[in-house]
Amino acid sequence: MSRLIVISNRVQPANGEGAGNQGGLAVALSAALRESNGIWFGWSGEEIETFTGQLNFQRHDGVATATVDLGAQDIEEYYNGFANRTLWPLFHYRIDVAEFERGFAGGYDRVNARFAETVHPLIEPDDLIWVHDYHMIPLGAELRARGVRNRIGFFLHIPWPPMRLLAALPNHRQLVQAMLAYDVIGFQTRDWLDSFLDYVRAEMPDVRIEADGSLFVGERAIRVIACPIGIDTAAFRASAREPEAVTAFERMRASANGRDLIVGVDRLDYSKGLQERFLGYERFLSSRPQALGRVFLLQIAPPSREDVQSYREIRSALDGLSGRINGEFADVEWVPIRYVNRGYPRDRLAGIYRAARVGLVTPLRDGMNLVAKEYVAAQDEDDPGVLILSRFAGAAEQMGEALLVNPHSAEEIADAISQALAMTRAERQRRWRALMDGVEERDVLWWQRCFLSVLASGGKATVDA
Ligand code: GDG
Repeated sequence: MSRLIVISNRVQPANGEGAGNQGGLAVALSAALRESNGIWFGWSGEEIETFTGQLNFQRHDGVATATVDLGAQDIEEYYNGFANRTLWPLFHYRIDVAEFERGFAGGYDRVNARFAETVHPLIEPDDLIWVHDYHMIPLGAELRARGVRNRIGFFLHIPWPPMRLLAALPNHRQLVQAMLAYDVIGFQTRDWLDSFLDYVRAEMPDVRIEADGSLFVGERAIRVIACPIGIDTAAFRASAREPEAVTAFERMRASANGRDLIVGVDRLDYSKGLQERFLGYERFLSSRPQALGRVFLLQIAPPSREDVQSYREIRSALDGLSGRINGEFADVEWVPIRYVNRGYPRDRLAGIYRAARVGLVTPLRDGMNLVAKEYVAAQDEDDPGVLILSRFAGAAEQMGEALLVNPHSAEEIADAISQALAMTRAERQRRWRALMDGVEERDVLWWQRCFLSVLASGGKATVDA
Protein backbone atom coordinates (compact mmCIF):
# COMPACT_ATOMS: atom_id res chain seq x y z
CA MET A 1 0.00 0.00 0.00
CA SER A 2 1.34 3.41 -0.99
CA ARG A 3 1.76 6.16 1.54
CA LEU A 4 -0.86 8.88 1.29
CA ILE A 5 -0.13 12.61 1.37
CA VAL A 6 -3.26 14.70 1.88
CA ILE A 7 -2.97 18.41 1.05
CA SER A 8 -5.73 20.83 2.00
CA ASN A 9 -6.03 24.44 3.05
CA ARG A 10 -6.64 23.55 6.70
CA VAL A 11 -5.37 20.48 8.52
CA GLN A 12 -7.89 19.04 10.96
CA PRO A 13 -7.16 15.46 11.94
CA ALA A 14 -9.75 13.52 13.93
CA ASN A 15 -8.56 12.60 17.39
CA GLY A 16 -9.70 8.97 17.26
CA GLU A 17 -11.98 9.17 20.31
CA GLY A 18 -15.64 9.99 20.07
CA ALA A 19 -15.58 10.18 16.29
CA GLY A 20 -19.10 11.59 16.48
CA ASN A 21 -17.68 14.89 17.62
CA GLN A 22 -15.50 15.24 14.53
CA GLY A 23 -16.32 16.19 10.98
CA GLY A 24 -16.76 13.11 8.78
CA LEU A 25 -14.11 14.34 6.37
CA ALA A 26 -11.51 14.52 9.12
CA VAL A 27 -12.47 11.03 10.26
CA ALA A 28 -12.20 9.49 6.78
CA LEU A 29 -8.94 11.17 5.86
CA SER A 30 -7.43 10.43 9.26
CA ALA A 31 -8.30 6.74 8.87
CA ALA A 32 -6.63 6.57 5.45
CA LEU A 33 -3.59 8.49 6.70
CA ARG A 34 -3.22 6.29 9.76
CA GLU A 35 -3.46 3.12 7.69
CA SER A 36 -0.83 4.20 5.20
CA ASN A 37 1.41 6.04 7.68
CA GLY A 38 0.80 9.18 5.63
CA ILE A 39 1.08 12.92 6.20
CA TRP A 40 -1.54 15.70 6.14
CA PHE A 41 -0.08 18.97 4.91
CA GLY A 42 -1.58 22.47 4.82
CA TRP A 43 -1.88 25.88 6.42
CA SER A 44 -1.72 26.00 10.21
CA GLY A 45 -4.38 28.74 10.33
CA GLU A 46 -1.72 30.98 11.94
CA GLU A 47 -0.65 34.37 10.63
CA ILE A 48 2.96 35.57 10.71
CA GLU A 49 4.50 38.70 9.30
CA THR A 50 6.19 37.08 6.32
CA PHE A 51 6.25 33.53 5.03
CA THR A 52 9.30 31.48 6.10
CA GLY A 53 8.39 27.99 4.86
CA GLN A 54 9.15 26.58 8.32
CA LEU A 55 7.34 23.25 8.69
CA ASN A 56 5.69 22.34 11.96
CA PHE A 57 5.39 18.56 12.45
CA GLN A 58 2.90 17.07 14.87
CA ARG A 59 1.22 13.75 15.48
CA HIS A 60 -2.47 13.53 16.49
CA ASP A 61 -3.43 9.98 17.41
CA GLY A 62 -1.33 8.28 14.80
CA VAL A 63 -1.89 10.95 12.13
CA ALA A 64 1.22 12.90 11.15
CA THR A 65 0.60 16.52 10.20
CA ALA A 66 2.94 19.10 8.67
CA THR A 67 1.77 22.70 8.64
CA VAL A 68 3.10 26.10 7.61
CA ASP A 69 2.13 29.57 8.79
CA LEU A 70 1.18 32.19 6.21
CA GLY A 71 2.06 35.87 6.01
CA ALA A 72 -0.63 38.52 6.47
CA GLN A 73 -0.58 39.51 2.80
CA ASP A 74 -0.79 35.85 1.73
CA ILE A 75 -3.89 35.34 3.87
CA GLU A 76 -5.51 38.49 2.55
CA GLU A 77 -4.89 37.73 -1.13
CA TYR A 78 -4.98 33.95 -1.27
CA TYR A 79 -7.53 32.99 1.39
CA ASN A 80 -9.80 35.99 2.01
CA GLY A 81 -9.17 37.17 -1.55
CA PHE A 82 -9.03 34.70 -4.43
CA ALA A 83 -10.40 31.65 -2.59
CA ASN A 84 -13.27 33.28 -0.70
CA ARG A 85 -14.05 36.44 -2.66
CA THR A 86 -13.45 35.21 -6.20
CA LEU A 87 -13.69 31.43 -6.56
CA TRP A 88 -16.25 30.64 -3.84
CA PRO A 89 -18.94 33.03 -5.12
CA LEU A 90 -18.20 32.35 -8.79
CA PHE A 91 -18.33 28.58 -8.33
CA HIS A 92 -21.65 29.01 -6.46
CA TYR A 93 -23.07 30.96 -9.45
CA ARG A 94 -22.84 34.28 -7.57
CA ILE A 95 -21.01 36.38 -10.09
CA ASP A 96 -22.76 39.42 -8.56
CA VAL A 97 -20.80 38.91 -5.33
CA ALA A 98 -17.52 37.76 -6.89
CA GLU A 99 -14.60 40.19 -6.83
CA PHE A 100 -11.92 40.05 -9.48
CA GLU A 101 -8.61 41.59 -8.46
CA ARG A 102 -5.25 40.84 -10.03
CA GLY A 103 -3.70 41.02 -6.58
CA PHE A 104 -5.93 38.16 -5.38
CA ALA A 105 -5.02 35.96 -8.34
CA GLY A 106 -1.33 36.75 -7.88
CA GLY A 107 -1.50 35.90 -4.18
CA TYR A 108 -3.30 32.64 -4.92
CA ASP A 109 -0.63 31.53 -7.39
CA ARG A 110 2.14 32.65 -5.05
CA VAL A 111 0.77 30.74 -2.06
CA ASN A 112 0.19 27.60 -4.13
CA ALA A 113 3.79 27.80 -5.34
CA ARG A 114 4.92 28.22 -1.74
CA PHE A 115 2.89 25.24 -0.59
CA ALA A 116 4.42 23.15 -3.39
CA GLU A 117 7.93 24.29 -2.51
CA THR A 118 7.38 23.43 1.16
CA VAL A 119 5.74 20.03 0.74
CA HIS A 120 8.02 18.86 -2.08
CA PRO A 121 10.87 17.59 0.14
CA LEU A 122 8.39 15.41 2.07
CA ILE A 123 7.28 13.49 -1.03
CA GLU A 124 8.74 10.04 -1.69
CA PRO A 125 8.56 8.32 -5.09
CA ASP A 126 5.67 5.92 -4.38
CA ASP A 127 3.45 8.32 -2.43
CA LEU A 128 -0.10 8.96 -3.58
CA ILE A 129 -0.94 12.66 -3.32
CA TRP A 130 -4.52 13.82 -2.75
CA VAL A 131 -5.18 17.57 -3.04
CA HIS A 132 -8.45 19.05 -1.77
CA ASP A 133 -10.66 21.88 -2.88
CA TYR A 134 -10.73 25.24 -4.58
CA HIS A 135 -7.96 26.79 -2.50
CA MET A 136 -5.46 24.43 -4.09
CA ILE A 137 -6.34 24.04 -7.78
CA PRO A 138 -2.87 24.96 -9.14
CA LEU A 139 -0.96 22.90 -6.57
CA GLY A 140 -0.63 19.80 -8.76
CA ALA A 141 0.83 21.84 -11.62
CA GLU A 142 3.25 23.50 -9.19
CA LEU A 143 4.39 20.08 -7.99
CA ARG A 144 4.83 18.86 -11.58
CA ALA A 145 6.93 21.96 -12.30
CA ARG A 146 9.22 20.80 -9.50
CA GLY A 147 9.63 17.36 -11.05
CA VAL A 148 7.05 15.41 -9.02
CA ARG A 149 6.00 12.37 -11.09
CA ASN A 150 3.78 10.70 -8.47
CA ARG A 151 0.12 10.05 -9.01
CA ILE A 152 -1.72 13.19 -7.89
CA GLY A 153 -5.49 13.45 -7.45
CA PHE A 154 -7.72 16.45 -6.86
CA PHE A 155 -11.19 16.53 -5.31
CA LEU A 156 -13.44 19.58 -5.58
CA HIS A 157 -15.85 19.87 -2.64
CA ILE A 158 -17.89 22.70 -4.18
CA PRO A 159 -19.78 22.95 -7.50
CA TRP A 160 -18.03 23.42 -10.82
CA PRO A 161 -19.76 26.35 -12.58
CA PRO A 162 -21.23 26.31 -16.09
CA MET A 163 -18.67 27.35 -18.70
CA ARG A 164 -20.25 30.72 -19.46
CA LEU A 165 -20.03 31.71 -15.82
CA LEU A 166 -16.48 30.48 -15.52
CA ALA A 167 -15.59 32.62 -18.51
CA ALA A 168 -16.15 35.68 -16.28
CA LEU A 169 -12.94 34.80 -14.47
CA PRO A 170 -9.93 36.54 -15.98
CA ASN A 171 -7.38 33.79 -16.73
CA HIS A 172 -9.98 31.04 -16.52
CA ARG A 173 -8.01 28.99 -19.08
CA GLN A 174 -4.94 29.08 -16.88
CA LEU A 175 -6.95 27.69 -13.96
CA VAL A 176 -8.40 24.82 -16.01
CA GLN A 177 -5.04 24.16 -17.65
CA ALA A 178 -3.61 23.67 -14.16
CA MET A 179 -6.28 21.02 -13.45
CA LEU A 180 -4.84 18.94 -16.27
CA ALA A 181 -1.71 18.29 -14.21
CA TYR A 182 -3.71 15.84 -12.06
CA ASP A 183 -4.15 12.13 -12.80
CA VAL A 184 -7.61 12.00 -11.26
CA ILE A 185 -10.13 14.82 -10.85
CA GLY A 186 -13.13 14.12 -8.61
CA PHE A 187 -16.41 16.03 -8.41
CA GLN A 188 -19.34 15.62 -6.04
CA THR A 189 -21.93 15.04 -8.78
CA ARG A 190 -22.44 14.18 -12.41
CA ASP A 191 -23.74 17.71 -12.91
CA TRP A 192 -20.51 19.45 -11.84
CA LEU A 193 -18.48 16.93 -13.81
CA ASP A 194 -20.51 17.62 -16.95
CA SER A 195 -19.95 21.37 -16.58
CA PHE A 196 -16.23 20.72 -16.39
CA LEU A 197 -16.30 18.53 -19.51
CA ASP A 198 -18.38 21.17 -21.35
CA TYR A 199 -15.65 23.68 -20.70
CA VAL A 200 -12.86 21.34 -21.79
CA ARG A 201 -14.75 20.41 -24.94
CA ALA A 202 -15.34 24.04 -25.88
CA GLU A 203 -12.11 25.68 -24.82
CA MET A 204 -9.34 23.10 -24.97
CA PRO A 205 -9.06 21.61 -28.42
CA ASP A 206 -5.83 19.78 -27.52
CA VAL A 207 -7.62 17.62 -24.97
CA ARG A 208 -9.33 14.45 -26.20
CA ILE A 209 -12.41 13.25 -24.32
CA GLU A 210 -13.09 9.50 -24.45
CA ALA A 211 -16.55 7.99 -24.07
CA ASP A 212 -15.69 6.57 -20.61
CA GLY A 213 -14.93 10.09 -19.35
CA SER A 214 -11.12 9.88 -19.54
CA LEU A 215 -9.30 12.89 -20.86
CA PHE A 216 -6.15 12.57 -22.87
CA VAL A 217 -3.48 15.22 -23.20
CA GLY A 218 -1.20 13.58 -25.74
CA GLU A 219 -0.63 10.10 -24.30
CA ARG A 220 -1.30 11.10 -20.71
CA ALA A 221 -4.68 10.00 -19.33
CA ILE A 222 -6.66 11.96 -16.75
CA ARG A 223 -9.58 10.22 -15.09
CA VAL A 224 -12.54 12.47 -14.31
CA ILE A 225 -15.02 10.98 -11.85
CA ALA A 226 -18.11 11.82 -9.80
CA CYS A 227 -17.62 10.58 -6.25
CA PRO A 228 -20.24 12.02 -3.85
CA ILE A 229 -18.99 12.58 -0.32
CA GLY A 230 -20.93 11.05 2.58
CA ILE A 231 -20.92 11.34 6.35
CA ASP A 232 -19.51 8.97 8.94
CA THR A 233 -22.96 7.45 9.21
CA ALA A 234 -22.32 4.82 11.87
CA ALA A 235 -20.55 7.32 14.12
CA PHE A 236 -23.23 9.93 13.58
CA ARG A 237 -26.01 7.49 14.38
CA ALA A 238 -24.14 6.46 17.50
CA SER A 239 -23.68 10.10 18.51
CA ALA A 240 -27.45 10.63 18.22
CA ARG A 241 -27.75 8.11 21.08
CA GLU A 242 -25.10 9.66 23.35
CA PRO A 243 -26.34 11.13 26.65
CA GLU A 244 -25.61 14.67 25.39
CA ALA A 245 -27.82 14.02 22.35
CA VAL A 246 -30.60 12.43 24.38
CA THR A 247 -30.58 15.39 26.78
CA ALA A 248 -30.64 17.86 23.87
CA PHE A 249 -33.52 15.91 22.32
CA GLU A 250 -35.55 15.91 25.54
CA ARG A 251 -34.92 19.58 26.25
CA MET A 252 -35.82 20.53 22.71
CA ARG A 253 -39.06 18.57 22.85
CA ALA A 254 -39.90 20.09 26.25
CA SER A 255 -39.23 23.62 25.04
CA ALA A 256 -41.27 22.96 21.88
CA ASN A 257 -44.19 22.32 24.18
CA GLY A 258 -46.14 20.27 21.64
CA ARG A 259 -45.26 22.51 18.69
CA ASP A 260 -43.63 21.09 15.58
CA LEU A 261 -39.96 21.96 15.20
CA ILE A 262 -38.48 22.76 11.82
CA VAL A 263 -34.68 22.87 11.89
CA GLY A 264 -32.00 24.46 9.71
CA VAL A 265 -28.25 24.18 10.38
CA ASP A 266 -25.83 26.02 8.13
CA ARG A 267 -22.64 27.99 8.20
CA LEU A 268 -23.72 31.60 7.81
CA ASP A 269 -23.04 31.78 4.07
CA TYR A 270 -24.97 33.38 1.20
CA SER A 271 -24.83 30.09 -0.74
CA LYS A 272 -27.02 28.42 1.87
CA GLY A 273 -30.15 30.35 0.89
CA LEU A 274 -31.05 31.50 4.40
CA GLN A 275 -32.89 34.65 3.33
CA GLU A 276 -34.95 32.69 0.82
CA ARG A 277 -35.63 30.07 3.49
CA PHE A 278 -36.91 32.68 5.93
CA LEU A 279 -39.10 34.16 3.19
CA GLY A 280 -40.46 30.70 2.34
CA TYR A 281 -41.27 30.11 5.99
CA GLU A 282 -42.89 33.55 6.20
CA ARG A 283 -45.05 32.58 3.20
CA PHE A 284 -46.01 29.38 4.99
CA LEU A 285 -47.12 31.36 8.07
CA SER A 286 -48.99 34.02 6.14
CA SER A 287 -50.84 31.52 3.95
CA ARG A 288 -51.71 29.02 6.72
CA PRO A 289 -53.01 31.03 9.70
CA GLN A 290 -54.00 27.76 11.41
CA ALA A 291 -50.25 27.00 11.76
CA LEU A 292 -49.58 30.14 13.83
CA GLY A 293 -48.47 29.14 17.30
CA ARG A 294 -48.20 25.48 16.29
CA VAL A 295 -44.73 25.36 14.66
CA PHE A 296 -41.42 27.11 14.96
CA LEU A 297 -38.23 27.30 12.96
CA LEU A 298 -34.91 26.86 14.75
CA GLN A 299 -32.14 28.18 12.54
CA ILE A 300 -28.61 27.48 13.79
CA ALA A 301 -26.11 29.53 11.79
CA PRO A 302 -22.60 29.85 13.18
CA PRO A 303 -20.84 32.86 11.57
CA SER A 304 -18.05 32.15 9.10
CA ARG A 305 -15.50 34.15 7.06
CA GLU A 306 -16.24 37.33 8.96
CA ASP A 307 -13.26 39.06 7.35
CA VAL A 308 -15.21 39.12 4.09
CA GLN A 309 -17.67 41.98 3.57
CA SER A 310 -20.37 39.92 1.81
CA TYR A 311 -20.55 37.66 4.89
CA ARG A 312 -21.06 40.63 7.19
CA GLU A 313 -23.80 41.85 4.88
CA ILE A 314 -25.70 38.56 4.85
CA ARG A 315 -25.51 38.47 8.62
CA SER A 316 -27.06 41.88 9.00
CA ALA A 317 -29.71 41.12 6.34
CA LEU A 318 -30.73 37.98 8.24
CA ASP A 319 -30.87 39.83 11.56
CA GLY A 320 -33.28 42.27 9.92
CA LEU A 321 -35.39 39.64 8.23
CA SER A 322 -35.78 37.34 11.23
CA GLY A 323 -36.64 40.38 13.36
CA ARG A 324 -39.26 41.53 10.90
CA ILE A 325 -40.90 38.09 10.63
CA ASN A 326 -40.89 37.62 14.40
CA GLY A 327 -42.28 41.12 14.86
CA GLU A 328 -45.05 40.42 12.39
CA PHE A 329 -46.22 37.04 13.70
CA ALA A 330 -45.03 36.52 17.29
CA ASP A 331 -47.30 36.77 20.29
CA VAL A 332 -46.48 36.79 23.97
CA GLU A 333 -46.09 33.02 24.19
CA TRP A 334 -44.63 32.18 20.82
CA VAL A 335 -41.96 33.34 18.40
CA PRO A 336 -41.93 31.79 14.94
CA ILE A 337 -38.14 31.87 14.39
CA ARG A 338 -35.41 31.10 16.88
CA TYR A 339 -32.35 32.29 15.09
CA VAL A 340 -29.01 31.58 16.77
CA ASN A 341 -25.60 32.69 15.52
CA ARG A 342 -23.49 30.12 17.29
CA GLY A 343 -22.28 26.58 16.85
CA TYR A 344 -23.27 23.60 18.99
CA PRO A 345 -21.33 20.42 19.79
CA ARG A 346 -22.05 17.60 17.37
CA ASP A 347 -23.84 15.35 19.85
CA ARG A 348 -26.25 18.13 20.79
CA LEU A 349 -26.84 18.86 17.15
CA ALA A 350 -27.72 15.21 16.57
CA GLY A 351 -30.31 15.37 19.37
CA ILE A 352 -31.79 18.57 17.92
CA TYR A 353 -32.03 17.02 14.44
CA ARG A 354 -33.88 14.07 15.94
CA ALA A 355 -36.35 16.32 17.73
CA ALA A 356 -37.22 18.12 14.48
CA ARG A 357 -40.27 17.07 12.46
CA VAL A 358 -38.76 18.77 9.41
CA GLY A 359 -35.17 19.32 8.27
CA LEU A 360 -35.04 22.38 6.03
CA VAL A 361 -31.97 22.33 3.79
CA THR A 362 -32.38 24.88 1.02
CA PRO A 363 -29.04 26.09 -0.37
CA LEU A 364 -29.14 28.08 -3.60
CA ARG A 365 -26.13 26.04 -4.69
CA ASP A 366 -24.07 23.50 -2.76
CA GLY A 367 -21.37 21.02 -3.76
CA MET A 368 -23.01 18.29 -1.71
CA ASN A 369 -24.47 19.36 1.70
CA LEU A 370 -23.76 17.08 4.60
CA VAL A 371 -26.44 18.52 6.89
CA ALA A 372 -29.07 16.78 4.71
CA LYS A 373 -27.37 13.44 5.32
CA GLU A 374 -26.83 14.10 9.03
CA TYR A 375 -30.49 15.00 9.48
CA VAL A 376 -31.52 11.66 7.96
CA ALA A 377 -28.97 9.69 9.97
CA ALA A 378 -30.17 11.22 13.25
CA GLN A 379 -33.85 10.28 12.82
CA ASP A 380 -35.74 7.77 14.87
CA GLU A 381 -36.75 4.98 12.50
CA ASP A 382 -40.24 4.49 14.00
CA ASP A 383 -41.16 8.14 13.84
CA PRO A 384 -38.79 9.87 11.42
CA GLY A 385 -38.94 13.52 10.37
CA VAL A 386 -39.12 14.75 6.79
CA LEU A 387 -36.23 16.23 4.81
CA ILE A 388 -36.96 19.21 2.56
CA LEU A 389 -34.02 19.61 0.21
CA SER A 390 -33.01 22.11 -2.46
CA ARG A 391 -32.79 20.74 -5.99
CA PHE A 392 -29.58 22.71 -6.30
CA ALA A 393 -27.66 20.89 -3.58
CA GLY A 394 -25.39 18.15 -4.91
CA ALA A 395 -27.10 15.87 -2.37
CA ALA A 396 -30.34 16.06 -4.38
CA GLU A 397 -28.78 13.77 -7.01
CA GLN A 398 -28.80 10.96 -4.44
CA MET A 399 -31.72 11.97 -2.22
CA GLY A 400 -34.76 11.87 -4.46
CA GLU A 401 -37.00 10.64 -1.62
CA ALA A 402 -36.69 13.99 0.13
CA LEU A 403 -39.22 16.71 -0.71
CA LEU A 404 -37.23 18.50 -3.39
CA VAL A 405 -37.82 22.23 -3.79
CA ASN A 406 -36.63 25.18 -5.79
CA PRO A 407 -35.13 27.32 -2.98
CA HIS A 408 -35.86 30.55 -4.87
CA SER A 409 -39.59 29.90 -4.69
CA ALA A 410 -41.19 30.96 -1.40
CA GLU A 411 -44.34 29.11 -2.50
CA GLU A 412 -42.55 25.82 -3.08
CA ILE A 413 -40.89 26.07 0.33
CA ALA A 414 -44.23 26.93 1.98
CA ASP A 415 -46.01 24.04 0.22
CA ALA A 416 -43.27 21.57 1.13
CA ILE A 417 -43.46 22.57 4.80
CA SER A 418 -47.22 21.97 4.74
CA GLN A 419 -46.80 18.65 3.00
CA ALA A 420 -44.08 17.55 5.44
CA LEU A 421 -46.12 18.44 8.52
CA ALA A 422 -49.18 16.62 7.18
CA MET A 423 -47.33 13.51 6.00
CA THR A 424 -48.52 10.16 7.37
CA ARG A 425 -46.18 8.15 9.50
CA ALA A 426 -46.16 5.35 6.90
CA GLU A 427 -45.01 7.69 4.16
CA ARG A 428 -42.41 9.28 6.42
CA GLN A 429 -41.04 5.83 7.23
CA ARG A 430 -40.95 4.78 3.59
CA ARG A 431 -39.13 7.91 2.45
CA TRP A 432 -36.75 7.83 5.39
CA ARG A 433 -35.83 4.17 4.82
CA ALA A 434 -34.94 4.86 1.18
CA LEU A 435 -32.87 7.91 2.15
CA MET A 436 -31.17 6.10 5.01
CA ASP A 437 -30.16 3.18 2.78
CA GLY A 438 -28.28 5.62 0.56
CA VAL A 439 -26.69 7.48 3.49
CA GLU A 440 -25.53 4.17 4.97
CA GLU A 441 -24.26 2.65 1.77
CA ARG A 442 -22.39 5.70 0.53
CA ASP A 443 -20.77 6.98 3.67
CA VAL A 444 -17.54 8.89 3.93
CA LEU A 445 -15.41 5.75 3.88
CA TRP A 446 -17.10 4.68 0.64
CA TRP A 447 -16.21 8.09 -0.80
CA GLN A 448 -12.60 7.86 0.29
CA ARG A 449 -12.27 4.38 -1.24
CA CYS A 450 -14.07 5.47 -4.39
CA PHE A 451 -11.51 8.21 -4.97
CA LEU A 452 -8.37 6.45 -3.75
CA SER A 453 -9.08 3.24 -5.68
CA VAL A 454 -9.04 5.21 -8.93
CA LEU A 455 -6.00 7.21 -7.88
CA ALA A 456 -4.08 4.08 -6.87
CA SER A 457 -4.99 1.93 -9.85
CA GLY A 458 -5.05 4.52 -12.57
CA GLY A 459 -8.12 2.75 -13.90
CA LYS A 460 -11.80 2.60 -13.21
CA ALA A 461 -13.32 2.94 -9.75
CA THR A 462 -13.38 -0.47 -8.08
CA VAL A 463 -16.48 0.60 -6.22
CA ASP A 464 -19.46 1.56 -8.34
CA ALA A 465 -19.52 5.35 -8.53
C1 GDG B 1 -18.30 22.12 1.89
C2 GDG B 1 -19.25 22.23 0.71
C3 GDG B 1 -19.82 19.80 0.99
C4 GDG B 1 -22.69 23.33 10.98
N1 GDG B 1 -23.05 24.00 12.09
C5 GDG B 1 -22.55 23.32 13.13
C6 GDG B 1 -21.86 22.21 12.64
N2 GDG B 1 -21.96 22.25 11.33
C7 GDG B 1 -21.43 21.18 10.46
C8 GDG B 1 -22.54 20.37 9.85
C9 GDG B 1 -21.85 19.75 8.64
C10 GDG B 1 -20.82 20.81 8.29
O1 GDG B 1 -20.70 21.70 9.38
C11 GDG B 1 -21.24 21.62 7.09
O2 GDG B 1 -21.11 20.84 5.95
P1 GDG B 1 -21.89 21.16 4.61
O3 GDG B 1 -21.67 20.02 3.69
O4 GDG B 1 -23.32 21.38 4.94
O5 GDG B 1 -21.33 22.54 4.06
P2 GDG B 1 -19.90 23.32 3.89
O6 GDG B 1 -19.32 23.73 5.19
O7 GDG B 1 -20.21 24.45 2.98
O8 GDG B 1 -18.92 22.25 3.19
C12 GDG B 1 -20.38 21.22 0.85
C13 GDG B 1 -18.74 19.76 2.07
O9 GDG B 1 -17.74 20.76 1.86
C14 GDG B 1 -18.02 18.39 2.09
O10 GDG B 1 -17.51 18.05 0.85
O11 GDG B 1 -20.87 18.92 1.36
O12 GDG B 1 -21.24 21.27 -0.30
O13 GDG B 1 -19.78 23.55 0.59
O14 GDG B 1 -21.17 18.57 9.00
O15 GDG B 1 -23.01 19.47 10.80
N3 GDG B 1 -21.24 21.30 13.42
C15 GDG B 1 -21.30 21.50 14.76
N4 GDG B 1 -21.94 22.58 15.32
C16 GDG B 1 -22.58 23.50 14.54
O16 GDG B 1 -23.19 24.45 15.04
N5 GDG B 1 -20.68 20.63 15.58
